[in-house]
Amino acid sequence: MDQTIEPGGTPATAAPAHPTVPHRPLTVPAGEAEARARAFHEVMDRRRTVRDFSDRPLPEGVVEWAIRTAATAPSGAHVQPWRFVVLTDPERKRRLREAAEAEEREFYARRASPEWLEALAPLGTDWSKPFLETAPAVIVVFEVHKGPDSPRPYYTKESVGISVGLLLATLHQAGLATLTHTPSPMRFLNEVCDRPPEERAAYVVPVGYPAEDARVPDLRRKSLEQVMVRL
Ligand code: IYR
Repeated sequence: MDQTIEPGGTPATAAPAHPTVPHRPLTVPAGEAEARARAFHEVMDRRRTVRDFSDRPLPEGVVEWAIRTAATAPSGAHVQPWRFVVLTDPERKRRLREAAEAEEREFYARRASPEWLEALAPLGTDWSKPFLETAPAVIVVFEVHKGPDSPRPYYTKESVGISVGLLLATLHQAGLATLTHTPSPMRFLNEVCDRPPEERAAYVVPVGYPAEDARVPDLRRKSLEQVMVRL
């Protein structure tokens, strides 16, 4: 049967190939926008990377909400190329620590250049990673590349990086401390986390309450003038 062809060339009756829905913006009165932006800054400005964790258990549900939030990140072609593996089992965390420390020993003893070691000195880091066992949960974030059940992703590092930013922000505002640990190379994480080869670990994020006596380096953030250019 003949279909009516609209001037645009689309059959009047056909469902569009790529449906759209109305946008539901978060409407904020203009008069409140700055105060809200500032309030969020005040929360985020208190975030510090912590290396001394308490073994205090995590409150129920927070990690799940943080991962749901991380998974709202924009991604290239909306492929959502991320996997979040939550390790809470002490034996898995022990294996993770053992393998990560083996890589870190190599890094500090041989792989890192003198320039890199000098840049790290103020942070007081070394090969020892007790937090991988002390923190009640460690989230290992994988990039998901093309595989039997996954399409080719685009802008994978950018997409996963944005999602990890949201993960850290959500956990922080729920009162939890995090650390982005990036052991290199990371292939051992496929085995520790039971993940297939198309998944490539990109971040190891211990999550928990800071130890009561936790101290952090006396770092300063760059000022707005140092980081922003207005043209
Ligand atoms: N991955 C090592 C080294 C390290 C590198 C950077 I760049 C840091 O900001 C911190 C540490 C480690 O975890 O110790």
